[in-house]
Amino acid sequence: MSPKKQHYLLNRADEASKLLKKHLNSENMVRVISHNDSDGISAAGVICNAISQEGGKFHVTLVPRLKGQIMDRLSQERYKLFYFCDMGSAYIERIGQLKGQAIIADHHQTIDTAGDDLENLIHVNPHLFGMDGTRDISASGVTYLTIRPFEKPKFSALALVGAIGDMQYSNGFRGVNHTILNEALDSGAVEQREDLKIISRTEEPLFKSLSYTFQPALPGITGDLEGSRAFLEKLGISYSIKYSELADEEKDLLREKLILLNPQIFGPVYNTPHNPPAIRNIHDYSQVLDACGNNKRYATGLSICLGDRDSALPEGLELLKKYQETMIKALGWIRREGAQEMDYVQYIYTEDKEKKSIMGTLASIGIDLEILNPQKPVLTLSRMHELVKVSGRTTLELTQKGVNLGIALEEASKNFNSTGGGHNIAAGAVVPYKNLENFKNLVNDLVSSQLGV
Ligand SMILES: [Mn+2]
Repeated sequence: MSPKKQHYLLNRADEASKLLKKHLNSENMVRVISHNDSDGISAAGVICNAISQEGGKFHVTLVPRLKGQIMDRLSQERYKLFYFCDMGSAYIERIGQLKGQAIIADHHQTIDTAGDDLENLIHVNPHLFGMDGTRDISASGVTYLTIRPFEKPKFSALALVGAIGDMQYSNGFRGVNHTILNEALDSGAVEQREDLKIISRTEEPLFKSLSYTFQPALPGITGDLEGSRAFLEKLGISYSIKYSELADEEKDLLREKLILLNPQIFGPVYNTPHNPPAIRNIHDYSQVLDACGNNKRYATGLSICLGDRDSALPEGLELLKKYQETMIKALGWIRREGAQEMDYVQYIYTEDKEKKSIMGTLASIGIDLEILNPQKPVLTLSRMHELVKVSGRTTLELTQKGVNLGIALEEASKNFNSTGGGHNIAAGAVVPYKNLENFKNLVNDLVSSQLGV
């Protein structure tokens, strides 16, 4: 990571910060629009918290994606400042035409640099400065950079929660995420220690905690309650107590055996000391927000970020339980059904509404567990009446060989007058059901040419 590139990004973020400050000083309400996933909710949390602390007001809406319809609505609104998180880079022109000024804090790859010189708009995106928005920084990180001059380092924790939500943590944070981590550690917003990276350790019995640990994946245990129980019985550890209640010798034994299954299970764990145990670990925090997003309870997720511990947090934890149970069922389904393989991609198809919102995550975990072939990108296809929602996922290794799902899905969608795009490693599209066969073939061809085959 070149420090120079980071420097340019930070400068751009400073400009955004000045614009934001100017509007807050004029007591203008800030119109915030963000994405409804874990990263988008965290990003909204960062900006809304910062605005509140500066004594300002906001009006926030979380949406699945920025569509023409939403832009139409926004173009009627008379706010003096619009703030877009986790989206907007693909809509520079329309955002430039809004009635007020605008800040875009996005991290999706953008070919569109037009608008960088628009006076009423400040576009903050790592891709503009040659950085990788897939790994180096998430939208909540970009958003954090725009409020960094306000000197509120405690919100750096939320920036990392969002990065985890976008799967930017794998064996460490890198790039700008790493810079933000250092700031979080220095300020005490986050504490780091070496431990097992187990999910829901203070909430669920141990066998469930292990099964719900999707990242890093534990072969034979992740997504497999029976496997997890059998593993613990063999070790003579009670499977029904919580990890946090284990004796030290039991923790040592567990660690020793789990490392044999996947060495990545042990390593730095990041905690936010000011939060209650259930969301103290930033992975747990991120999963709660994910669960809120998947159940369309965006306000609950955002309220948790804004500090509601009495009603929003218990509700979020309930949603997480439901989400974890759904994931276990769905992983069992993938294990049974497998994927349909084409020459260069593979796909999984469903008409089940419950699975629709988790298909992308399922594909990622399926690859990690090697239930799905890691050598081919996975397309998940969820039918919704006339349309099919597509989520594409692949591995870092394949992106290094040239695979870019964001570009493949964007190009393939264009052929059917649909929209698609995203990151090289994870992308999405929505296509008409009647074009599905052609779409699949086209993506297969595009991936083959990306691989230079
Ligand atoms: Mn994001």
